[in-house]
Amino acid sequence: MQVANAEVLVANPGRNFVTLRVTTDDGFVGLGDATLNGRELAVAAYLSEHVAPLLMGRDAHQVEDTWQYLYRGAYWRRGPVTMAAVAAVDTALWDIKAKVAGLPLYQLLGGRSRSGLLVYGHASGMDLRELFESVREHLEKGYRAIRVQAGVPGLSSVYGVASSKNASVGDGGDARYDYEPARRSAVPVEERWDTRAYLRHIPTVFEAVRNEFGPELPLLHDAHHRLTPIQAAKLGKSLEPYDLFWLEDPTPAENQAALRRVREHTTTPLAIGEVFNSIWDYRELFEEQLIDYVRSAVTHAGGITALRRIFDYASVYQIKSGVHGPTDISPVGLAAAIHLGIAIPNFGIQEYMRHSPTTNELFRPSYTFADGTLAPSEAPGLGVDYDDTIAQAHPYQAAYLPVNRLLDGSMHDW
Ligand code: KDG
Ligand code: MG
Repeated sequence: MQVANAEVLVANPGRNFVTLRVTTDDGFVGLGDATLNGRELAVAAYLSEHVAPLLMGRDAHQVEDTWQYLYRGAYWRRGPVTMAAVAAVDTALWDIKAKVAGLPLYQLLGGRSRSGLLVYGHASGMDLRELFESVREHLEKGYRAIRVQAGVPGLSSVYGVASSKNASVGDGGDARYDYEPARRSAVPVEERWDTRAYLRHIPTVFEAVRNEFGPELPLLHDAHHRLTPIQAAKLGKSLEPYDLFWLEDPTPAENQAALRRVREHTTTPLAIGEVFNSIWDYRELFEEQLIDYVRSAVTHAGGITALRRIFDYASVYQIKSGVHGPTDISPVGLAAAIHLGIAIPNFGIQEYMRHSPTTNELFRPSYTFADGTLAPSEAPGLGVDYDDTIAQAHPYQAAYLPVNRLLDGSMHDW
């Protein structure tokens, strides 16, 4: 069974997605997600110019060898662009293999280890009233774990917080999730940031949320890489009374050793890795047990083959999965995460921001969300299709994540 075609598909059903579609000579079709938010066309070009030609005529069953060929065979390896491209090929080949077997993909990964994946959703508000309303909406939709992001007094916008002013935009999806105002602009929006104001305010938000919603509800928070090690330690410590499920990305991702300082000072669990793209990025963090959850997604960490290896390595240190699942991971990437998550022994939690209706019309995912959990369907393969007609009606539009400056105008970490 040889690869006969590899097409790079770019569409914007509300936001940009890059999808690889691999077709074999006997007509099996596999999909892979290669979306890199704000840098989509770099991966599309890497795939179409440098990877697709190498796939022609390869045995589509050789998933591992193809992974090694694209990773080890490339002199310039790793990095987000390369690994998103490798991920898309790997995912598409797993999709094909499972379709040939006539089985849902998770069966090829060892079968079911649980009935569904506990997910967390994104509640946010510029003030407590908006935030509580957003938490309630999530509870009503069945969510059983909730990420809490809040506006900070003195800052007009905060990344991760849907302000009431943009609550009506979007394409009919969940407007409260539409917190990336830059996604429709040709240059990044510039946001302002004040770390001291943030550190003062966030513990008061969690105190209020705990008082309103009680001690049981798992609560998460994302610091988006903005703190120094000692600031992160201070935040973790100040949040301890509110029993967080995790504090995510407290410091910039390049400096893994920084987590030692954070860990020395706080027992708040830590989740890291959505911007990592290789098992090597985790070595120090795992071996010194500096984190509790792995944030990598199939889409950005080199595919199902690579992420499975990362999870096995993590399991040696009692570290669990907490896969990145914002709306810039396409339904193909999310489906891959669901199949992997249902099979692995050390599943922790899955992030789940619902995609817009147009995105779901384009990809037609068959996974289901009920009672706060996601579950794969029994369809062979990933259980996702790609509708070219809908894709053609929604062409690529340049879009960026915002950038972050301090109040004096200096560029700051994300
Ligand atoms: O593309 C970047 C977003 O996916 C990211 O900022 C979202 O931090 C994020 C999260 O945890 O979902
Ligand atoms: Mg994050």
